[in-house]
Amino acid sequence: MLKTYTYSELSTADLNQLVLRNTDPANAIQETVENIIQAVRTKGDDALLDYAERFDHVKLNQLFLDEEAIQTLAFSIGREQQRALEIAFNNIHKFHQLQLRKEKKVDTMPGVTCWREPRPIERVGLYIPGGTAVLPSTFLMLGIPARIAGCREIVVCSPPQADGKVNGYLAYCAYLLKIKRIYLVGGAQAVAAMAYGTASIPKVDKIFGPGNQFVTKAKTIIQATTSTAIDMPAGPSEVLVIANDTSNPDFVAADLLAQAEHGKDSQAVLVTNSVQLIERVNEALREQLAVLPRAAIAEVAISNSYAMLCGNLLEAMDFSNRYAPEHLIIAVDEWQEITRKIVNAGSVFLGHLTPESAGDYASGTNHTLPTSAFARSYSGVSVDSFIKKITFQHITPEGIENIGNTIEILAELEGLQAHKNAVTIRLEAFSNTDSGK
Ligand code: HSO
Ligand code: ZN
Repeated sequence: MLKTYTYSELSTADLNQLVLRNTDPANAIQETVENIIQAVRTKGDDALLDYAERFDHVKLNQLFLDEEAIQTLAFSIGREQQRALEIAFNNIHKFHQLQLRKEKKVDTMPGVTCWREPRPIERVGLYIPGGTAVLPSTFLMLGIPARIAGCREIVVCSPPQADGKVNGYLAYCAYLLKIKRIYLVGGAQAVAAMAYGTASIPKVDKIFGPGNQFVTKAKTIIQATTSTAIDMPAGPSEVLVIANDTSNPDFVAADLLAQAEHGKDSQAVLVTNSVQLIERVNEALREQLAVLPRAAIAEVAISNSYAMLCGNLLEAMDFSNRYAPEHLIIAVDEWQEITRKIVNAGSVFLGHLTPESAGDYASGTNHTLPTSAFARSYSGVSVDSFIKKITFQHITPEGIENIGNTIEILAELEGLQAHKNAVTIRLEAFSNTDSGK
């Protein structure tokens, strides 16, 4: 099942090759996506209505669902599902609320006070994928931090179903988030609409959310060509599981498959020091795959995945840091000992009873995370993603006396006389006041 590599037999070049993923930059679709963006820019809503007909196979009278339509859809879902979405909502809210901490002011010198204050990004756009892979959990993961941050306008786009509506679970999330409108737009055209604005859809300052390669491509293009920012570069989802003889092979296989069912291009990597564990996990994979509804997808993903046989747990952690997984599961008794060795990972799941699914849905942490080794330099989405932190400073008479000469010297050495003057003129104003003028 899983191809197996042995860490000690691999060269650095081999290792670098193995941790490489998502190498297709989707250049083939560049032109298509550029054309879509251009059409939305020039034809606005008409282009969006056209694309709904062409791509989503639905003739829309209006580009959005209003509050009443959302309510009706929201309350068409089962009570049990409503409860589950509410519990997830509450846990995600509890975890993210703590992220809004006030920072202290500091006097860097007597009379020189500096501090930072957060301000929400005013208008944000959330893209919620639809079709067969509709993910209400993603709506909560983006909507909750946006609400906590205090964003003034939250624009939500999701592709329409064939009936011109969205799935009831998404509508229930909108209801929980107090979002009163869902725009029925999908794909690259949704990204273009939120970046440029149309008669119906407001232009936003930052766009969030996963999507297919067209959505991702559109986000990359608008980030490079407009003043609208994006959350992060998104690639196929991935998990790396560190396991040993203390691990439960059935649990490990289940976690690998939870990742694999996301898409054919998903990757699930097993890193272990035990040959026996690899064999057992392979057996469990076979058994569990046989009864999975999405077996066809998961099977392809597993065939593109692998096991890495290491000498010990520290070596396993070295490999994991090199891979920089979006999700890292440390399914060993000794998880506490190796946790501090983690350098690169998007989100970490510790012990035998902590599946990635917990973080995907309901424990409270965010599931919008850096993929494709971006965990080396990016964090997952949080309240921080929806705010700017603005720096402030205030200088008193004592402060300008204290810091003035330093600034003058530094301005002088950079040859910037006007900078120096901005200080000198103030210092002189003082000494004149002091001398009784
Ligand atoms: N594992 C995905 C999130 C997700 N899983 C949504 C299920 N639904 C990316 O972190
Ligand atoms: Zn998932």
